[in-house]
Amino acid sequence: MSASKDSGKTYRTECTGTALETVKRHSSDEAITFFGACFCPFVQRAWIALEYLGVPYKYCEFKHCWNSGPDRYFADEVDPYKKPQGLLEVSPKGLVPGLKLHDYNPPRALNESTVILEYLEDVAASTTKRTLLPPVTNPYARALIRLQADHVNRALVPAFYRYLQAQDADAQIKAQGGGSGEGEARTMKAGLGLWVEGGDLGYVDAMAGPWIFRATSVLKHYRGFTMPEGEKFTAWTQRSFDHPSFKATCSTEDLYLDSYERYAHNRPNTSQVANAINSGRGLP
Ligand SMILES: N[C@@H](CCC(=O)N[C@@H](CS)C(=O)NCC(=O)O)C(=O)O
Repeated sequence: MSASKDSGKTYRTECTGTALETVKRHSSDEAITFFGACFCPFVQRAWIALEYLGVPYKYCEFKHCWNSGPDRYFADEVDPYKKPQGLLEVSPKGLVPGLKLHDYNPPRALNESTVILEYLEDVAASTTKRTLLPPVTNPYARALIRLQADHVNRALVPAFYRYLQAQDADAQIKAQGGGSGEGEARTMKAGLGLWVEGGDLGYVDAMAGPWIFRATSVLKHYRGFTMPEGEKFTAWTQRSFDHPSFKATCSTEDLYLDSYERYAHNRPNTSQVANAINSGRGLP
C-alpha cells in the first residue's frame, strides 16, 4: 500500500524550522566541524548529542558551510550523494554524519554515528562534564543502555527502511513485525525496554529517537502507520521529542515527507542504506 503517487520529489538540502535556527547559531569556526544532512536520522543522533553535551561545533551541510575559515574547502558542497572529495576525507564511504577535528594538526576525522556519539561522550567527560549515560560508577546500568542501543541498530533501524521501501502490503506487514526477535521480546517484557519512564534525555533516546520521530510523520504519510498509544510509549515520545536538545535538531514535517518520497517508492539507487535493504545486506 502506498498513500500517494511518486511525484519525483528528492531530498532537501537545507534545514527548516528550529533546526535551521540551530544551524545559524553554529555557523562559526570551532574545534569540531560537523558534517550533516538535514533529513538524515544518523546525523540527527550525533546532532542531539552535540546539543545535549554542549560540545562546541560548526554545522556544515550541502551547500552551506556558512562561512569560510578552514572549511572553505567544503563550502561548495557537502552532499553525501555526490561524494565530494572533502567529505570522502572525513568519511571514506561518503556517509554523513562526519566530524573534522581541528585540534589536531593536520586535522583528523571521524565517522559512524554510534562511534561519534561515544567520542562526544568522551570529549564531554573532560570538558562540559555532561553525559547522556549513567555514571561510570554504575557499569551495569551503562551496559544495559548499550544493550538497548545495540537492539536499536540491529532491529529498529533496518525495520524502518524495510517497511518504508516495501512496495506491496504483504511485505510491509512482514517488515513491521521484523523489528524484534523472540529474545528481544523477552528482554522488553523483563523491563529492559526503551520506554523507561521519567528522567532526562538519555543515550538510547538519541539513538532511537530520530527513527521514531520519522515514523510519526513519514510512515504515517506513506504507509498509514499509527504510533502505538500505550501510556509508557506516549510518555517517552513526549519526553524525547519535547526535549530542547531534540527539538533543536528537528526540521518541519514537509522536509521529511519530501526527502523520504524516494524511499517510499523504492526508487533505484536511492542511497547506500536503501540498496543494502533491497539486497538483504547489513546496513552501511
Ligand atoms: N552507518 C552510518 C550510516 C550513515 C548514513 O547512511 N547516512 C546517509 C544519510 S541518512 C548517507 O550519508 N547516505 C549517502 C549515500 O547513501 O551514499 C552511520 O551510522 O553514521
